[in-house]
Amino acid sequence: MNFTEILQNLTKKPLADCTDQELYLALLELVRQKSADRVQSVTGRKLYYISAEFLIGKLLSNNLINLGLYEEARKALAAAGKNLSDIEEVEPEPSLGNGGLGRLAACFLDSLATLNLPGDGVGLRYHFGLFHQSFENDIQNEKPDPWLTAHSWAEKTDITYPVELAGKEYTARLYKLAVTGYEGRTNTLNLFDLDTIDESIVHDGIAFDKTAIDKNLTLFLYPDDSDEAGRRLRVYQQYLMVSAGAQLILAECAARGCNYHDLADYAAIQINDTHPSMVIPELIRLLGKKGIAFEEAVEIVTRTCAYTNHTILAEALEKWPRAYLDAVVPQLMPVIEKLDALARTRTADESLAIIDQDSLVHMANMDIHFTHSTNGVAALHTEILKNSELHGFYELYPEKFNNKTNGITFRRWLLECDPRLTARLEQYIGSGFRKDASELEKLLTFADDETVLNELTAVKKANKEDLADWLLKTQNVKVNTNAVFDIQSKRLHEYKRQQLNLLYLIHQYHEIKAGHQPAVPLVSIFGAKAAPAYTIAKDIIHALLTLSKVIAADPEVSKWLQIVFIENYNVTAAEKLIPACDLSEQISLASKEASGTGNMKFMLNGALTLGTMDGANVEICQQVGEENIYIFGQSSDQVIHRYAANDYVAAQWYENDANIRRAIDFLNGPEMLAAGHSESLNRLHHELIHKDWFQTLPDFNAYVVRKGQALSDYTCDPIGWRRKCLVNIAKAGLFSSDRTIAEYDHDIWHLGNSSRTHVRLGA
Ligand code: RUG
Repeated sequence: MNFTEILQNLTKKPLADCTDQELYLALLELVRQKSADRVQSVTGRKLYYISAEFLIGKLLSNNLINLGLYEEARKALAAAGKNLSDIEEVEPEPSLGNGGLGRLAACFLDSLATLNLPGDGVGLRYHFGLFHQSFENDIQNEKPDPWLTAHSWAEKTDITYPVELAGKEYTARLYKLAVTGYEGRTNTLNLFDLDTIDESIVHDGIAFDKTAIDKNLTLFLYPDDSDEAGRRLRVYQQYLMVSAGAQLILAECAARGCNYHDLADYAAIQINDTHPSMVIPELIRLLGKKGIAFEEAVEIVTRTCAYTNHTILAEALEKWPRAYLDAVVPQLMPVIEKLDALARTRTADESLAIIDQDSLVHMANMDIHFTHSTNGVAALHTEILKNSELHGFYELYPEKFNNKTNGITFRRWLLECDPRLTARLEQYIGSGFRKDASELEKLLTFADDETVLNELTAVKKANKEDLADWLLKTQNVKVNTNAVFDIQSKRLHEYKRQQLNLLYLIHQYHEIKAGHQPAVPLVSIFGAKAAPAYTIAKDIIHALLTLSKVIAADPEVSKWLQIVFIENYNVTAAEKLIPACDLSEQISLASKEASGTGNMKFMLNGALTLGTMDGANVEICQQVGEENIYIFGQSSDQVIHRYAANDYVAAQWYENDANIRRAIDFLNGPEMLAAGHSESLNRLHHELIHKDWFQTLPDFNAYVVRKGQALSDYTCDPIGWRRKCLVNIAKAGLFSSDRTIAEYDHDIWHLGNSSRTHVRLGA
């Protein structure tokens, strides 16, 4: 049977007569059948990657590519007058993540399956994911973002586990979503849910009764935690995930012959950030029920589990009031108390305790004591953990600490999102890079080949045209594709410093008004969601949207400068933005961005980075060389020193620098107030002068100069610019998540049969 016949067998009518919806469902079914053929039995150690987030994005194209069906499908549909990209539109995007952390988990699942490693995800089946963002009156508005349809990728199973929450028993049901590898095996993303969830309780945006646990438990990822009920709800969610997950793991291992004493020979559990930390006491509790004594259970769990830290921001390392845990998971508290007592026998350092004097339970502390590995996600991040944030732990357990620099799957972030570039690369260096990303280096032979440089530029131009079409269609904005496309897309957070970019844009506005024409027109594109209760982050969005209007209304400025803030930034939007980017904004305060993964995606697609020496930017800089990246700003040492000295006074920078003052005062000056909301603009103005916790002002001038240099190079040295782009693509191989996963496996997991000889013990 040829592909058309196979598909027609599913649609039961000629493809030309089918709607896009019917074709989508047929392709979904086909992918299901083909991916089932690639499920393999597991011998030895299997990974369970537990994570509150899996930002998987749309799955149809990704699965077709991984199963080697994409081209056949595209051609068969085209022959019937159908367009695969129209069919992709039918698929709702699962927004089961918030940002880099969740997207990393999705990339890891792809790489595990691609490398033929047995590794499944464990998480929750949120009905509305994060939230759907829209801008109303230039203010972020949140609505539910439904993705579950009658025919979802996540298939309901008959497998259920009892989970006790606040003394009441709930039934967690398992849904399985097939994870295809590129020419590899099929693994599973296990998502838990309750049958009793009631979507209709959501009203007025994303509000709902936070106490009706049976109805609300898996409605949203990260329910609003600005009140106690919201915070408790997060504990409920986390326990649902880890208890059902732990029961699944034990059941699967037992089915393969595990007697629980040898659990570490059958399972490796990666705790992704602190959200799943309760899996440690839960496993100990469950092993206790199987007759295993506490001391042995602790040793088993320590050997089985490993922890990844993704942040040095203290507020992101969860600390739960013990009263919450007493109320929600009373069955775990005796175990946590015993773990705290055991930890205290290992160290007298109170800051390393699990339950502190204020009765806060430190989840990261529990992770580090009772797993055999703690890793950071970029070289600089791991060094900061070792030398400052987690220094006490590093002294206690030096052998547990290791670095695993993040990575991205090239299947989604090159093959799928940038088919033009992929085709060109194949023409120059063959297709080996599809499986072995280090082969991209072969491109360096063409660094002085002007034909190649110009062809790559033509790819970029075509991608910019595509993005322009998409922006017109979805955001109703028209952009100039001869301008530099400058993109900052990531979560909205003060440490990521969208506000620095905002101040730059105001500065440029003034410069243009003063008759200083820039080297090239600039389209400055933002994509970001702010946490619903994060007021200043929402103020930054409002200021950017307001400035965008002020500029658009001024013909003198708007021919040089345009701001586009796209609504509801998600994986689908990222796939449109990244291939079209010229300049990638990675401008976090040095030391604060653990790694970043957007920086890697932009680089791979031939954008140049404008960034601080932070997170993986440092390794990008090492890869491409200082001449192929635009670095500016304070170093992480300077920043750490400034925090330690506690001597940063934003108001002094404001008073002593006329450019800074001019930019900040514009925020609540007459033009902005006429177009925006005074309360929000005044608050941001005040925040920048009187707090500026993430030190925007000391980096302002360096940022203006470096960005100016980049824009001038783009115009005045086009060949030089293009060569830099080529070097960035060629040097991106290191950032493949296949490399990251191979390192995790080699150093931490030892999946498959090799486990018995390699499992390392912690301290
Ligand atoms: O902010 C970090 C990023 O730097 C990193 O690249 C990503 C994946 O490791 O994780 C992000 N992150 C950290 N998301 N949430 C947190 C804190 O819980």
